[in-house]
Amino acid sequence: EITIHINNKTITAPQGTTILEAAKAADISIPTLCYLEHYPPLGACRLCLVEVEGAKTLLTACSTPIAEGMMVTTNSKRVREARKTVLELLLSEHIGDCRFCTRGEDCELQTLARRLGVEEPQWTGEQPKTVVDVSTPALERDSGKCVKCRRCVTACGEIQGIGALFPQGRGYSTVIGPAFTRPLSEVTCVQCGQCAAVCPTGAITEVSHIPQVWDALDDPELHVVVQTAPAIRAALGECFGLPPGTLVTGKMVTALRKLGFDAVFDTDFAADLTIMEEGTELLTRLQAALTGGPDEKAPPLPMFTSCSPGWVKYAEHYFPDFLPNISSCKSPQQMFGAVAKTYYAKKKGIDPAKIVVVSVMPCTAKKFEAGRPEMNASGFSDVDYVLTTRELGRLIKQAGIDFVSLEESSMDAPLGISTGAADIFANTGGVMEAALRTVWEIVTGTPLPTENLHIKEVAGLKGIKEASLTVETTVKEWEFLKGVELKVAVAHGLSRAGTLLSEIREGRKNYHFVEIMTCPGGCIGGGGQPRFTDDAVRQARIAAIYREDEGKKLRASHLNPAIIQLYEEYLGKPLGEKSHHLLHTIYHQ
Ligand code: HC1
Repeated sequence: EITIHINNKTITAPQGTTILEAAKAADISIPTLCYLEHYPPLGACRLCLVEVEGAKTLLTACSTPIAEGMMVTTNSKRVREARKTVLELLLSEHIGDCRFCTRGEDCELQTLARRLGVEEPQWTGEQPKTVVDVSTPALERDSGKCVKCRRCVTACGEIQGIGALFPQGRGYSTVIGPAFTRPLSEVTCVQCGQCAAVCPTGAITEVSHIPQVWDALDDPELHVVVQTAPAIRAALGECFGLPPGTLVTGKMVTALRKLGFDAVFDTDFAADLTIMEEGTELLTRLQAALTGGPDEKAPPLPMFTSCSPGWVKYAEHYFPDFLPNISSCKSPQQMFGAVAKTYYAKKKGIDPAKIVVVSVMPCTAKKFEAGRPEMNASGFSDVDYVLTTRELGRLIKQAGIDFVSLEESSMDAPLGISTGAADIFANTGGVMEAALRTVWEIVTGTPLPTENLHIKEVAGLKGIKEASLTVETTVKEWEFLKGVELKVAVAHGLSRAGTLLSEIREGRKNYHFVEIMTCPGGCIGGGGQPRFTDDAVRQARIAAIYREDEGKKLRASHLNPAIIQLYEEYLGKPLGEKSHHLLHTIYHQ
């Protein structure tokens, strides 16, 4: 441990800690636009300048390691003036009108300009050429608003292992983007939005569906239903100043009703449905692999989860040999839409052409997924519009709804009924746990215990997690599984997923079932969640989601009465003909 003094406060921290990290741990705020936890400092924005006794110049706190007895000042006149000049220079190249920018409310650049007392432009002259890229259904880039902090470069290259964005040109002419200024749609971008999640300005944002959703809500001819992803309830409150990890399920439902949706439903319902289909698919693949029947052509093991669209696109680009291993299940978002425009339409006597399905997702890639050409088995697009959590926050504000003081209310039946297993889809390891809750009960023929359901080995923020369970059964149908050591793995963040996939490909690791989620932490850390998401925020949201699960009476998908009814009244059985047509797909390059 090393002892230093920041603003005369004595602080101890381990060797190797930077001044910025030591200050942060001691609740001393040093401004920065380029720092990302866990990744090497870039020193790109120069805003974290501090005064260190004995040093000739100001030093960047993000790249200066602490040393015994160091005396640091973070708020002197010299520091304040230097930071202000740095920010004025950044603003001189920042082209954009804050009045019309969606980042108005949470723009780090604007917040810093206020904090540092920047009141008017100090530098004028030629401005860089602006590149605007609206080539993908999920993300928009505007290089004019970019301050070249390179956080997006780290997110895309290091966190996701893709590297679609990097600096090109030098100095004043630097542009951050795909090679040869190609549009995002022409490179291997998976549209996960982790770049947009870390961007301090409005340079990378989601493509907004807010105008289309208002139009649909205003049209009396249309029946507009909304589904909310599992992760929204643990994060939406942050848009209204509530601390991360505040559960706002009931307020969210009330807000959606006030916005005018004709029915407020839950992607959780479809997550339960996914478990029925995916769990059955896993058992079919296991049976084929272990006994050669009943369908020896069943696709191979390990089976990978399919609900995270960034991961599916990543596999299409980088691991196409694994596409047959990806579950044929559509994601819960898409299953919901297919059921809404068939079963629900029929039950309610509504023409499916008049039904508009709006999703609220923590994910930008869900906008891309909704537009995939294979997602319309009912004859209509499964999902019409996708709002991120941030967009829903904006929609609620546009309607003048005082979110924090709303009463709580419940989702509508039947597509709003769900179990705790569906809630935990939001967390890394959750889909695995949810699937195993149901598969375990089916295979062992005994009811799940009511407590201690969590599989600790696959929960939490560790990058790659593994678990194994030895199957016990006395059920004749599943005798082939008796004594089998079922091996599972979980990865979140595509860079780590890539490591795991390479190990499987090279035969160094063997599993039966693997969960992959695109974003660190799973959907709670999605690219469409309120900014700014760091590990402390992820932990708080994860804890909230487990609380939601633990508070439910029913905690395994096969116990969901609305799902049982759906199979009885409409689908028949999991992997049956109707399910196959509506709820499954095949991914290809
Ligand atoms: Fe997710 Fe999913 S959990 S992918 O992480 O399977 O986005 O929340 O909605 O579809 O249910 C996201 C979250 C979400 C789907 C479900």
